[in-house]
Amino acid sequence: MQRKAAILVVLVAFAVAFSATGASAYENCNGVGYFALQVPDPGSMNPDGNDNDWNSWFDPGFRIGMDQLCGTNPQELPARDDIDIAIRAGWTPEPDNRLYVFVVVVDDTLNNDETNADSGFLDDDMELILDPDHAGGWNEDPNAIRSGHQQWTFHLPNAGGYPAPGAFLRWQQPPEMQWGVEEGRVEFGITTVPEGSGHGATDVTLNYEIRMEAYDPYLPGGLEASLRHTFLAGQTIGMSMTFNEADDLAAGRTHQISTHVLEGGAHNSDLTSEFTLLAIGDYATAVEASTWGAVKALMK
Ligand SMILES: [Ca+2]
Ligand SMILES: [Ca+2]
Ligand SMILES: [Ca+2]
Ligand SMILES: [Ca+2]
Repeated sequence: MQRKAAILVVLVAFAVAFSATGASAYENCNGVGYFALQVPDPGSMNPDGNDNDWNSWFDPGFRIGMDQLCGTNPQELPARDDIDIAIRAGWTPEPDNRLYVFVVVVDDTLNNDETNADSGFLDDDMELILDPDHAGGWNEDPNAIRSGHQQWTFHLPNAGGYPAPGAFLRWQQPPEMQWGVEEGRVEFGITTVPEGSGHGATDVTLNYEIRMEAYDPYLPGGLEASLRHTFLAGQTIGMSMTFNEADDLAAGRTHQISTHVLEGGAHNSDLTSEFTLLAIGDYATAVEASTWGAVKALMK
């Protein structure tokens, strides 16, 4: 009960801060923002697309489902028998100091025939849009160097098709901007059920798992030129998770779904959604599924 009370204190504080700064500042689809939970034992985590390293500690009350996601293109959310998405977000303080994400996507039709990572949004595909310092005001041309607001993307690779490892910084970036993936600073694993599912498969589950360092700015000069972001308990970062849903096997994308409200969140840091980093003591291990009900009730 004590822990549940602590969660409510966090939520109330968050709601008050949100209303104090005005509703127009950031574009959270759920109206209040999202939470990432501190990973208790970073050494136990393996970004391999299997969630056995998540299930013992991640409180399911903080899982982000379709009821907290928006359609951005078009602005309508597909039915759950078309696509169903569940997001778990985690983080660690120093010395590990990384972001952890596990997403399960259940999809009736898998489109996976794109061979150019820069055009991966035409397939079933995930984007993690990250503005670690959440300073706001970053509004770029779509093909600008993504230094302060990065569009990391994750995709099922296949032999002779979409390039491995499936993690890639989009869009129209110079090759030297891919150092985060090439140097192992952004790690990614993906599995499918049934195993080996490919283009045109039906009733497929995709498991996306990410473990990554964050940089702001993230610069083409590489690690030495860039600034590593330090994650702290209670910090709010700019982060959107966006899903390209492609069911038309010829034409490609049929929907885009996101934690932010407008498609512009991919390019304007004032339009991304927000994640607040909760320390271990600030989330319960057995909170009831009513957590998000409580958040939403606060906002009404
Ligand atoms: Ca894993
Ligand atoms: Ca679908
Ligand atoms: Ca930034
Ligand atoms: Ca699909």
